[in-house]
Amino acid sequence: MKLERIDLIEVSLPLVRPFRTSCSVDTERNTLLLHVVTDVSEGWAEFGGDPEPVYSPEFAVGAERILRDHLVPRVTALPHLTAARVAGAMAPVKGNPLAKALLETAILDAECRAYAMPLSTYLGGVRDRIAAGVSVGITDTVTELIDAVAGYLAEGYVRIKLKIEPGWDIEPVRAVRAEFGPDLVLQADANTAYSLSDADHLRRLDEFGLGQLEQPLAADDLGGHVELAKLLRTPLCLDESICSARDAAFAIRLGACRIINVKPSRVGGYLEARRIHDVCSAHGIPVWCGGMLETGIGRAQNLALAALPGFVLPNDISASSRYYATDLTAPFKLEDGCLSIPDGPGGGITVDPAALKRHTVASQTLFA
Ligand code: OSB
Ligand code: MG
Repeated sequence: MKLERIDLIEVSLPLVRPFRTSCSVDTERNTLLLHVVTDVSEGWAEFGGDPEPVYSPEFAVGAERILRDHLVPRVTALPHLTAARVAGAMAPVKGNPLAKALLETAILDAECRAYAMPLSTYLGGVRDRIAAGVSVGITDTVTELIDAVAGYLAEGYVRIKLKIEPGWDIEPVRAVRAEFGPDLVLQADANTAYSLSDADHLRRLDEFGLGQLEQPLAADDLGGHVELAKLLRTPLCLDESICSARDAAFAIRLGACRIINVKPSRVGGYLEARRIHDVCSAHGIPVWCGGMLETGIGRAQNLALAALPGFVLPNDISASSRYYATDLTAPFKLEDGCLSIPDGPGGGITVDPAALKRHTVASQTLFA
């Protein structure tokens, strides 16, 4: 496979409702797409970050520079291009997993398409459909939150994740549990908003039967998570702390978490995501696939990953309508609380040229 062209496309899509976390409020998703053309196929990928470095230390303009000046020249110089060789070529560049994931994923998508193989088959998927959860942002009032959750449950989502932060934690969780009863599969995500000194406060969440509490403490505070895990009955899940299979192995060995959220962009791509899945499976640690409000392009690839056997918990992969009025692909629909994994080559989607044009803000050619 030979690379012929690489284009970076900046897109902006309005969200159907604002998404507020302890880090930011988003009313639209502004992100980057990477389109690669090879001598035999094409591939797509979507940047898992934002214009501002508030969830991840990376941000869109930085990723653009890293790709253009450091990653694309190394990868286009490879004499024999395969997706599995991309990480090695990029390894001299430190950090920047989101930018690296973007380039590796577009090439992986193109490689799968060249062999007419679905990405889920390449990765080792064993499922045709996956359980879909929904991540519910912070709202102004508890009444608004209850309405939002009721709407998602009526659509059939099988698990609810509430975003929490100091001042928006015990009361909303209590209210949702009281309204929807003990059978609702419920979890909370703090996006690093607490410190270990909040342990007594966080322990109050134990009475609500949460399936997990995601990333309560800072990304680099594995030690704090170990201590907190001893004080809470609620299982801890790590998101921001896990950037590699080595991180996962270390966190598990320390006892910092009982569950891991695998987010392909955060860990540098689908190949490292699969290794994290494998490490977790070897240790009996259940995983689920996280999301970054992806368009149909990234969501299709996340679905492919979630087809692996260790993804036994409901995922943050929701229907297109939960995010966008019009997606960049044919809409993904919820059926019996599940989303089907595309079975076409690569991610299995086709980018809608009219939708892409409508949402494109700028584009540049990185290689031709
Ligand atoms: O922590 O999982 C997170 C979105 C942006 C940044 C961080 C997170 C999220 C989500 C969205 O929870 C999940 C989704 O894409 O549906
Ligand atoms: Mg999270």
